[in-house]
Amino acid sequence: STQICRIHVRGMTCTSCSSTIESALQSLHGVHKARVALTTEEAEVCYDPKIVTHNHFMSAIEETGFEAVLIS
Ligand code: 9UX
Repeated sequence: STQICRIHVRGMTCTSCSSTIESALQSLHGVHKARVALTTEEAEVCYDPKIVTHNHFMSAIEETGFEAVLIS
């Protein structure tokens, strides 16, 4: 099954910021698709909940140096 997680990302100022985060999320096992929008400051992750959870997404974002707040 596929689940969707939305995260508010604080601190992005350019498209390289959003691309870095997008790559970090996409590299996680169990992630089908990840998009990070600079303008809305939002990350959307489609994933297999049996393999990975939103905690992994939060950690991956914060490891890139940005602040993550779970939306849903
Ligand atoms: Mo752009 Mo983001 O020059 O950390 S990569 S500001």
